[in-house]
Amino acid sequence: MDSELIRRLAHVVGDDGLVLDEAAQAPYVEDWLRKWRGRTPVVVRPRNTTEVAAVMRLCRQNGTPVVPQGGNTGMSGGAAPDDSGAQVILSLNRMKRIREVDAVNNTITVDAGVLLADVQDAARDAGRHFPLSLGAEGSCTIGGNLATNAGGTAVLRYGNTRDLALGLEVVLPDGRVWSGLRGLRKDNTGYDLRGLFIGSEGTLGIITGAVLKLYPRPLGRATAWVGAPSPDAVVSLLTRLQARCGERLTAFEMMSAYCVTLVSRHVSGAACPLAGAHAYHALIELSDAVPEGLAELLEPALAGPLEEGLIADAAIATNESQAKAMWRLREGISQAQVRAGKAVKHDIALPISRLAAFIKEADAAVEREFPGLPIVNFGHVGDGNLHYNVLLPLDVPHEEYVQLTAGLNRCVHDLVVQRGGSISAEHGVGQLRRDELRRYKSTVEMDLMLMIKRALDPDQLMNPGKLL
Ligand code: FAD
Ligand code: 2HG
Ligand code: ZN
Repeated sequence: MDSELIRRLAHVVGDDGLVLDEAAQAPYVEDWLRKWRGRTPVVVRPRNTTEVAAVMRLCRQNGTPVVPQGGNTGMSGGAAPDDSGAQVILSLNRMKRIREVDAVNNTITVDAGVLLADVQDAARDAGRHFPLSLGAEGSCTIGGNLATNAGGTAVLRYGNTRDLALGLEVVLPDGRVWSGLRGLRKDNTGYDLRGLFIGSEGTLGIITGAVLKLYPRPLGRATAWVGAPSPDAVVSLLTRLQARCGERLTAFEMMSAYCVTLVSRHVSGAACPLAGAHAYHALIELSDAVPEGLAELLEPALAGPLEEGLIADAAIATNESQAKAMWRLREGISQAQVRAGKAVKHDIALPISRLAAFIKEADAAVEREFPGLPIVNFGHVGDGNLHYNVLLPLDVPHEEYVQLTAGLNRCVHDLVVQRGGSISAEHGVGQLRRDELRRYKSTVEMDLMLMIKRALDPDQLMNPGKLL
């Protein structure tokens, strides 16, 4: 790379704001799944929005492509550079300022590089709740959450990241700053620019700040683990609990028996709270601003389905540590997959009414076309979002992995689309689903997206090779 550009970047962010050493670049050039590994001439770490804007201006003048990166926990290869060695990584990991908490407006304004867990803590310190919650919350950033429109385990009650953001600050590819940090719940002054940048996966600009919604703290919580004979039974239970518990139903997660076995085997200390064998499991959480009464609501709500045989067994956590152990079992599935094999990941969404039938059909199709391959089926059933992954052996040769991935994608995604679903629910398109997107989106939809991309990033310098 042009050493003059490096010198000018150093002038903007300081020498300690550049990572040039190859060994020190390792955590930036490879993703969490260790699936994508690229090269970069430099990782640039600005300290504030003004520095981001200056970096973007320099990169544009030089025609240098930019890969935005937050916590690098994404699962679609969106934050990894390609192997050309020409793409600069712009990391937000020095932008960690909580700018303002407005407890009356119920909003928090933060830098994009703040870790999700730190946003949650700042909200808690102010006597409020920031509900976005996912397994990587200790290392992902709010900027990454916004850029991927992350989902997680509380979407059922609070919505996804898009629903939690009121305002954004974005540095455009030409270095101009769009200051849209409005804490308004009503603002109809034209096109929804905020919505455009959310979920754009770093292809339209750099998100540098956000105004996020806060909620009352959930002082009461009840958590249960349930064993059920089928996805059908799990979905019926969801419907019953929604009717009985209303919006107190905060999380409803499902996983197959194979997921539970996998975590018990590969994550130390994880164990199923139920004794018997069950084809499917569900993790249920109720929460409320009122501290008392949730276990009393959950217990009879599960007793009926148990007596009728809709579900086979249930355990309600009697203390915080039991509840945490249940969540550890659920959140351990990603780590267990990494240890057990190479997962072909499908992050899909379907109408909840069609989930159970889809699983039946997809299980049969995968077994017919790829006999013997284990299916790691779990997800946020309350949102119709399944992680319908298929596990290949750790030592599968690369060629075979590529071939099987293509075949499995066709098998699973064709069925998803036929049933009115989406091939990308919460992890983003990134590099992983770029070809799949083109296959399934209509020409009109692709054209509209390309027009937006060309208008905002005419030099095609923002995260090339991702999403579009
Ligand atoms: P990165 O991985 O750094 O980047 C992701 C994408 O966003 C890239 O395209 C990148 O270019 C872009 N980007 C990052 N920051 C910015 C910015 N400031 N401006 C513009 N573009 C930017 N995801 C879910 O949705 N739900 C889950 O339940 C969930 N669970 C997970 C569990 C584990 C154990 C792990 C490892 C991941 C999980 N994920 C989940 C995926 C991941 O954590 C999320 O996608 C998260 O939102 C990514 O945040 P990040 O800061 O790590 O982003
Ligand atoms: C989850 O729900 C994450 O745990 C990760 O979205 C999914 O590992 C996966 O495929
Ligand atoms: Zn998920």
